[in-house]
Amino acid sequence: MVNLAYVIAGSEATGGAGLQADLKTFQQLGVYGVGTITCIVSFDPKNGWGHRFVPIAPEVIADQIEAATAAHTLDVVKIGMLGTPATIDTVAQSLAQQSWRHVVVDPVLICKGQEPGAALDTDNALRTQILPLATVVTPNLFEARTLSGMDSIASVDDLAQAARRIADLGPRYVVAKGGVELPGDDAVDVVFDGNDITIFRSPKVGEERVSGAGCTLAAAITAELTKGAEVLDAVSRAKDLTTAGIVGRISANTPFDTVWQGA
Ligand code: PXL
Repeated sequence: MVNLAYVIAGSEATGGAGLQADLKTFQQLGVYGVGTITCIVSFDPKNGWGHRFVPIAPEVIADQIEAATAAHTLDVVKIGMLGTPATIDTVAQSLAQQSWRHVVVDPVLICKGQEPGAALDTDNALRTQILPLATVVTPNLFEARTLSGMDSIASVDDLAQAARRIADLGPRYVVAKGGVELPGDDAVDVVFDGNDITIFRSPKVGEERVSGAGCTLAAAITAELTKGAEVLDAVSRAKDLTTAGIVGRISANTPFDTVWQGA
C-alpha cells in the first residue's frame, strides 16, 4: 500500500522551497504527494532576488482542495505558506470539512513582497484560524519570537520557553527550530508536547541559512506521520533528512544555497 501525504503551500519558482521542496521530500521518503497551490512566489533576479508574490484566487484554492480530497483519502496534511487572510479563511474552511489525523503547520509568517500592514493581518489570521487546527507547528527562530511574543530568543532555554508559549495558541506539539541563528555549535530543535521538552541537536552545517530547510523539515515530519510514526520519531527522522539535504545542498545563481532532498 502506498501512503499519501497532502500539502497546501505556495509555489517557489526556483524550485528550492515551498511546494516544490515539499513534494520532493515526500517522494524521497516513499510517500505519494498531493499538492494544492496557495500563491506563487517568483524571486526577482533583477531586484536582489526579492520576493514577488501573487496569491491564487480563493475559489481556485477551494477547487483544488475539493479535487484533492475527493480523489484521495487523505488524513495527514502539511500547511505551508498561505500569504493572505482570504487564503487563510478558505483553507481553514476547507480543512474543517473533514477530520485529520495530523495537521502540520509551517507558520511562514512574512513574505517580503507584501506590505507590512497586510503581513500583520495575515499573521493574526494564521494565529487565530490555523494554529488551533495544528497537531504540529514548526516555527523558526523569527516565527517563534513573533508567535510567543518574546523579544529575544538567545539560548536553548529561551527556545523551550517560546515553545511552551506557542503551545498556548492551540497546537499539540511545537517544534521550535534554532537553526543557524541560535548561538552555539549545534542546530538545536526543541519539541514541546504539552508536558515535556525534548531537545534534538546536530552540529551546524556552516553558518548560512539554506533555502528550503524549513519546508523540508515540516514536509518530512508530515511524510513520516503519514507512514504511522509517532511525532518525536517523525521529528528525529526529519531532522536527519534535512541535515543530509543541507550537507548535500546545491548552489545556484542565487545568493543562497538550496537543500537537496535526494542527497
Ligand atoms: O521557506 C519559506 C517559503 C515557503 N513557501 C514559499 C516560499 C518560501 C520562501 O521563499 O517562497 C512559497
